[in-house]
Amino acid sequence: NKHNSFLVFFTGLSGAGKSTIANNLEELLYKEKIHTYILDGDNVRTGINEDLGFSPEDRSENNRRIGEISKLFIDAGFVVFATFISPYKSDRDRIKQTVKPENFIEIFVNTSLEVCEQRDTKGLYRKARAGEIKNMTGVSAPYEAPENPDIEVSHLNTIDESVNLIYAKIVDKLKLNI
Ligand code: GGZ
Repeated sequence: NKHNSFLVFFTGLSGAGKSTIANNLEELLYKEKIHTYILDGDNVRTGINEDLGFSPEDRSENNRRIGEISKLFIDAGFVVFATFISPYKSDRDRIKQTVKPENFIEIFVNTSLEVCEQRDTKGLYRKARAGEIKNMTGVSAPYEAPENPDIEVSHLNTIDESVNLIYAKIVDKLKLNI
């Protein structure tokens, strides 16, 4: 890897806090002049993956493409953040192989379903409980928790705690002297 670039891969339920943490990290790295890019549902599912829904097959294909896109951004020299539910262990393992294991940091945002459902930022959990949407992760679709994430955070951590924990890992990997 001629550049010091890698993928920081967040997995967890909808509403777990993945995007919030990644956005905070991006801001910290920007101050150190590190080039970052955040891949999320907003820029991937609305564009290159607009043909995909939330069936198991579509989620797997969504994640396969996320791995391939991440690989391109790593080649381009970015520290990449990916914030997707990524509910299947096999899909996460494939992404790790796609970008190469040494370029993959797995972050498990282990916010409980109870807390995510209480937040219900987009009203999706309410709709899922009412039967208005199918295949909702945690309600009517599975989530396979990572067994050996590099870092695990949860609702028991403050955002700052979670950000600082992951930031330390990134700084260490980049061998920055901060
Ligand atoms: C889960 C859904 C669903 C269903 C729409 N199940 O909180 P959000 O809104 O912004 O993030 C969720 C996002 C999940 O897409 P991913 O690409 O991350 O999922 S996967 O890795 O499983 O492919 C949620 C919204 O899309 N959303 N319907 N049924 N989340």
